[in-house]
Amino acid sequence: MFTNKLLTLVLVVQPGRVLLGMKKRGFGAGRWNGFGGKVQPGETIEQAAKRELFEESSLTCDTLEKIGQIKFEFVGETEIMDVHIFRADTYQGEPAESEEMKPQWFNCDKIPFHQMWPDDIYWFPLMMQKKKFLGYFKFQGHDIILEQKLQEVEHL
Ligand code: 8OG
Repeated sequence: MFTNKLLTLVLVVQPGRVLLGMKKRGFGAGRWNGFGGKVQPGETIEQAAKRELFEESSLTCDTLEKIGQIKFEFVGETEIMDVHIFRADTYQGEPAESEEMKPQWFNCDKIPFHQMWPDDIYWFPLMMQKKKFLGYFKFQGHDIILEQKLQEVEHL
């Protein structure tokens, strides 16, 4: 009954700050987020994460750390969004605006949660502390969380 859609999300973190992009169009438009998108046929999830990071921010990176996996269900939809979350602590290049995202650095104590997906406030602190996690959020529309599970794990 439910189908699974694989997506990636990369957070670029530097000491004391994190790079977010303002999503300019499509799903999640108007919200700050990490960089990511759909895994294409023939790609590994990590390859997709690097490709999307480059397409949306112009940054490349050699090493991504798997940090979390969250499944999102939206009431009335049969597709589960299975988002694989990575953290990049090193990168090459300079962040540049793309058609999809406008990048900006945020101090770790000034993350704009009120302009982000509502689940982010729960798992961002784990991600910032390099703690691995698994999560499930059930949404009504794009603003209301009806159910949620979030657990720290040793391995992903
Ligand atoms: O290709 P597209 O831009 O539609 O991909 C959606 C991106 O949004 C992808 O990187 C995964 C990410 N994403 C969700 N749901 C959530 C969420 O609740 N929080 C955050 N931070 N990102 C999300 O699909």
